[in-house]
Amino acid sequence: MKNLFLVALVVFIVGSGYFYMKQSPTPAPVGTNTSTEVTQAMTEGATQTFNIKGLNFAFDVKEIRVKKGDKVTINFTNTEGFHDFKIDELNVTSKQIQAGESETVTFTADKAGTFEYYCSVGQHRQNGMWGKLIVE
Ligand SMILES: [Cu+2]
Repeated sequence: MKNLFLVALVVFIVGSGYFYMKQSPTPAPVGTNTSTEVTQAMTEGATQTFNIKGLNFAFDVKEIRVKKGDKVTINFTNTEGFHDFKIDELNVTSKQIQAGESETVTFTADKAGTFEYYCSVGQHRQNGMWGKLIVE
């Protein structure tokens, strides 16, 4: 009877140890996933942020330069008039905004080349409201 109790005790200890071993690695995959995501983000390209002001009839930044694969954030602030920010080739379109408003657009520069960013309101582009995005 005493032996049976000991056997039961050993089974309990071994069993709970096994259970503990099975349970304890559970948090690890979360950490593994996170580091995988960070690695992917780093290999996919850097994040580049530009602050560009719109005025009648120009952008204060005439040229921006990024690397192919970069994630680009444009913080577009309109200082006068009514404007937007567009890049046809990369399907970038901001809302049209009034003076004093800001609009942020993000996109991935997934093709190399020189593209024009411009304002599509009225004749603004023809009046000089454009600049160059160079993707190297
Ligand atoms: Cu405009």
